[in-house]
Amino acid sequence: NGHGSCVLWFTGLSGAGKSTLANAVDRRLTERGLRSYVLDGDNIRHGLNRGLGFSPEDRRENIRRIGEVAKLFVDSGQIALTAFISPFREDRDRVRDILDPGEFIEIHVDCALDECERRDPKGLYEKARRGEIPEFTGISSPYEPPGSPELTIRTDRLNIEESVNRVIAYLEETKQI
Ligand code: GGZ
Repeated sequence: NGHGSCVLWFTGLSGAGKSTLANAVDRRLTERGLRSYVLDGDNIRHGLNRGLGFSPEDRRENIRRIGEVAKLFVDSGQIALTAFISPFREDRDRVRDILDPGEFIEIHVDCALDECERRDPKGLYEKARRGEIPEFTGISSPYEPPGSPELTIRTDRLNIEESVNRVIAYLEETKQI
């Protein structure tokens, strides 16, 4: 694949800022004339993966399909950015395995649980604490952080601008862009 085709796989808790960061990086890439596309809950869980829930099995299938779609974007010469919790290490590693070496760039969008809970933009943590959402990541379902991600972005310490700069700098250093 030509340079610039890879998957930027953002993983982290609900409310950590995965979609915000992925979309901001996407805009920067577009400004540079690069072709990129963001896969997120809005265009995947409401479409292709409608019908999948949040059991470990459904999350695994969700991530497997997203990995296959991301691979298609790479095959078409684009940069795919994915913004899903993807809580299980094994599921993420399977996606890494279907891509060529260097094509899977795992970005841990790292934000302390209590900060995610404080942000709670959709009120989901509050509902999960009340037991109204079963198997909620971080509350009643596990999140397994990456063991050796290509990048870790502490969104509880960096602002969005700084976070985007980190990602872009990594892509430049590794000659992806
Ligand atoms: C986690 C849930 C759950 C449960 C609904 N656990 O903040 P959001 O709302 O917009 O992002 C969360 C989104 C997670 O979907 P993913 O496809 O990223 O998850 S996974 O990768 O684990 O398959 C949240 C909402 O869906 N949501 N129920 N039980 N998040």
